[in-house]
This record gives sequence, C-alpha cells and structure tokens, in this order.
Amino acid sequence: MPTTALHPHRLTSAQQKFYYEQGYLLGLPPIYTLAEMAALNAELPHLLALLRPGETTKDIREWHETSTYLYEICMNPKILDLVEGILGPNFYCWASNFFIKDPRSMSTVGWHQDSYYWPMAPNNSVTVWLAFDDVDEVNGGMKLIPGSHRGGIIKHRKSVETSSVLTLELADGSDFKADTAVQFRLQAGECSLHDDRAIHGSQANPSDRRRAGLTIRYSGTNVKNDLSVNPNFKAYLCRGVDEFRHNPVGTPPTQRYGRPNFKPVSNEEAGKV
Ligand SMILES: O=C(O)CCC(=O)C(=O)O
Repeated sequence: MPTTALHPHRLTSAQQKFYYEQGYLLGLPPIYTLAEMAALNAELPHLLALLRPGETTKDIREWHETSTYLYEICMNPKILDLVEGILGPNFYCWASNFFIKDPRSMSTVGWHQDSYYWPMAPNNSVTVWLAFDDVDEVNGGMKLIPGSHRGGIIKHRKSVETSSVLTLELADGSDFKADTAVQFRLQAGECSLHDDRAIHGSQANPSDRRRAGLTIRYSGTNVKNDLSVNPNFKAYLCRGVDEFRHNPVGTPPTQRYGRPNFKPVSNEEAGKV
C-alpha cells in the first residue's frame, strides 16, 4: 500500500515539486471533519472573550503559547505531516493569528510578502491557513500570485487601501500582476500552505457568511529570529531536533484559554521597514 494511503497528509513528490515551483499548495486532505470543526468553532467565543476593549481578533497573536485550545491545533500531527513535507524533519512553530472577516466586513488584506514583516532569516517558513469557515471568492478568500516567492523580497509601501488590516502593501501593476492570482477556496477544516515570500492578499467580505481562518507559522530550525526586534519570540519544536539552537524555546500552555502578557513585534511595528 502506498505510504500516502496510510498517511494521507504526507506530501507526494508531485505536491512538493508544485509547492517549490508555485509557492503554495491547495487540494489537501481535510485536517478536521465538519463535526470537529464545529466543536472548535463552538469554543472560539471563549478565546474572543479574552480580548480587551479596543482590541480586535487581529490582536490574537501567539495565543497558542497560553491556550491549549490553539496549541493543540498547531501541533496537530496531520498539519505537521504536511509541513514536514516542505520543511523537512526539523522545524518549529512560532506564530498563530486569526484573520476573521465578519459578514459584510469591508476589511481587506493588502498584497504583501510575509517575510517582509518578519525579523527572521533565512526565508524558510511555511504558513498553514486553516479554514474555520467555508472560504471562497464570495466571502473574501485569500489570493496568491503563483511563483512570486521566486522573485525576491520587494520593498513594500504604505497601504493606500485604508480598509487593509496591514499598514504596508505591494502595488498591483508595478510590483506584480494581480490578474495572475490564484483564488483560494477551502471548506471548513481544510487548509492551504504558502511560502513566506509568496505575494498574497484578500478582498472584502460583502457576503452574509463569516470568513475565518487561523494562520500558523512554522520554520525550519535553521531560521533565526532577531530578538532585538521581536524580543518575546519563542520556538516550539514540532518535529525532529533543534540542531541550531538559534531561538529561545517556549513552554507549552496548561490552560485551555489564556492570553500572553506581551505583544509580538514585526519589522514594521519596530520601524525597521
Ligand atoms: O487571511 C487572509 O486574507 C490573509 C492571510 C495572510 O496574509 C497570511 O496568512 O499571511
């Protein structure tokens, strides 16, 4: 029996080749059944209840460090099998955050490359975008420019699209061609993978359906965070060994829902870009 039949989340060589060439992967087997996803969604209000006045779901960053609810998702063996297919045997998890667009939300995500925001080197990180809802072009699903991860890191400019939840973005036409984008479509419980250099973004959600996804970031153990920019960075080894020991190691959470007592800092928030 082929290995993939026993372990459907282990990537085939064709999937790996596609990812390395295109910078993303879709069409993966579900991580959670619809019933499991419904249970996870039913728990989400407990996490949202921890937001403080003035905060939004975008402020749920790195709460996997203090919530077993999120930590267990980040360490789901099915997700780790997918990531191992890209990063190899030794990798860690270091970030998680929600991108939630409520029904009729005009909020967008401007075109960007994740690695422009991250004080990390080298570029060897994968994002898992786990759908909490069915996601498509109608409710503002993500779009990505295939192959754009091979074009280098481009200087971002201040967002002109004020609806964007990001303050920096790339310009359609001069930096890349938006009409070459692939539309991501996922059912709740499914996920996509993308490279940290791939150009991606998303439109508003004019529909009456929520569009929620959890992004989880994984890096090869060779990737080092710059603590002078992001001092509270913690690596949680997912698979293999950390033969480089570049980063502080995190302690797994013990409570179901909790929030860290720090805010992560990106290059942009530190005024480095
Ligand atoms: O959810 C979105 O629309 C964008 C997500 C994103 O920018 C990311 O995963 O880095």
